[in-house]
Amino acid sequence: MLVFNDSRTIRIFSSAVQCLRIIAYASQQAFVLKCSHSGGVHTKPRLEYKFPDMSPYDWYRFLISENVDIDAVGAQYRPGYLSSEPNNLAQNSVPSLIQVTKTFDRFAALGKRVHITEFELPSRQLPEMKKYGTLNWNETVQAAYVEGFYTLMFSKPTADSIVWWFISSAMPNFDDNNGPRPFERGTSSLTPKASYYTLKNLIMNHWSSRGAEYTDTDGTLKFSGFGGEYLLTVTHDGLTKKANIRVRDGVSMSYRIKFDRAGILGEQAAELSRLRGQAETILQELDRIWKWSDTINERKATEIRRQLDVLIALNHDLQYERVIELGETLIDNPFQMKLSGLLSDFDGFAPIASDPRGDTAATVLPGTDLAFLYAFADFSSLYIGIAVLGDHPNKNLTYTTEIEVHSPRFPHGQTFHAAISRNGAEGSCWEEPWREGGIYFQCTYAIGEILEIRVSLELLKMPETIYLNRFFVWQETSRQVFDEYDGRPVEIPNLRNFNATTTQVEETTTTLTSTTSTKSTQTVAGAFGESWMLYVAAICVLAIVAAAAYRLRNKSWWSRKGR
Ligand SMILES: [Ca+2]
Ligand SMILES: [Ca+2]
Repeated sequence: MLVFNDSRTIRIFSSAVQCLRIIAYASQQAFVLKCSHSGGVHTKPRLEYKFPDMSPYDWYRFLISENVDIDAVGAQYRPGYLSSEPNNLAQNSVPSLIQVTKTFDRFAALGKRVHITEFELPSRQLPEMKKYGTLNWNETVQAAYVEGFYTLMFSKPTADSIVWWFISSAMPNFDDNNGPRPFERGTSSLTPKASYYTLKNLIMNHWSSRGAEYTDTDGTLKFSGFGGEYLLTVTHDGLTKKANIRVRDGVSMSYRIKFDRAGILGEQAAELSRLRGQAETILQELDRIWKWSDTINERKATEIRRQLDVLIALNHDLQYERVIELGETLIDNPFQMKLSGLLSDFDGFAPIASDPRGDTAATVLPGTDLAFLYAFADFSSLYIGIAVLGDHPNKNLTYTTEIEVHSPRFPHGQTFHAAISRNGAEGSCWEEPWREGGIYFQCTYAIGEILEIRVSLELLKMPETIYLNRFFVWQETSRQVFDEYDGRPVEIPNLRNFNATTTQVEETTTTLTSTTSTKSTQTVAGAFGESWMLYVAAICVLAIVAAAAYRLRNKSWWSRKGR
């Protein structure tokens, strides 16, 4: 699908219109347009991020009048967004919903689907912002406006989606000051605001349809509900079948669901087998993680072992879904690392590198004498902790670590810098030396008694070996380095390249597998055999007719969350 998203698109010169080729819709913000000369000779594809000379509305009208084949138009709505440009201060106010509905209808009249590709709203009043009427912006006002705005958009037949900008990001953003998200961002956590609960209530309780009914004697059931995806659970004589159906906006539809007892039993056996296999894989991986954890943090390894034993017990009780759910959480963060800026976050870990005391540069600032560095990489993240003498890192300085990763993607090694900078306002990681197109991303971080950075291994392309080359503290304005670690590079303990090779592993795994298989095979096979004989002819046909009641919508957010 092609979507155009407001003014931040591409400058079009009238002479180039006839050679316009839209080749990709890349993201919410960026578009790739390819131009060729009218003679058909293709020039290099060009990316331009210039503001067009016309308003977004005129821009869309222009594209449509030129018969550019687009499916939808996008609109960014981030009122209250803080602009420091004097001629842009109008953005610092939030339009009333009356204005919003008028503006929306004007775009809707273009005849294309409409996506609100960016939305955010203040939850704090700042001096440079206009009030909302007589009201100061706060979390209550934010929640009330959110309820009105989302309800308004839900009522618009043309509206297809809303993206709350950076809704779930734990990363700092430059417009954080007025609290534009439904979460308060901590350095390692998100605390929901009233607007989060308002939105959840709208989506889950008001815009989701749920209910339970009996079919009639023909096996037919009719219901009305919002457009979107439904999960149906059909129960008959002790057996349950689940089915997904999709209901389109404002259209009556009918589905025929075959309730075949033998087929259902077969599906259940296959599902159970799949879950058992998945649970076993997870337990084996956790066994490997436990052995690995014992090599770098014995105290926390004991806790991992305890949790693993709980999961093994659940597995013996055939609670595979629970094993998978809890196991995946444990695999994702086996040491239960919290970035709270406290030295205790790295309890039980030994530093992988240390730097001498009293070796800072002549100008002595507090928090500049590097002391220790902790680091390890579990399945999903690389954790780095830097301790300074006195346990008070200086927030005004930049703390940079240089890491080197090796993987099939980087067979000869690639250097990255992970740093906390900008007065403690940014944690980021990037390829070094930086070049256009290199990898750059923000990291979750914390500063307190200790500096902590969590680096996503996915963004580092899943390295197999990671080295710490150096770390240093410096001032970006003066380029002065206060202290640095100039010892030898150290390999960072990495779960990915840990091989549990002892025979004990094999024994443990084998025991686990055979016990589980025996139990579940008996249960399932027994039930299947009996049922096959008794109920093979028991077929029930259930027809579902979904009709439009109110405005039946086909909301993408509903589709995702409405089950
Ligand atoms: Ca030092
Ligand atoms: Ca040093």
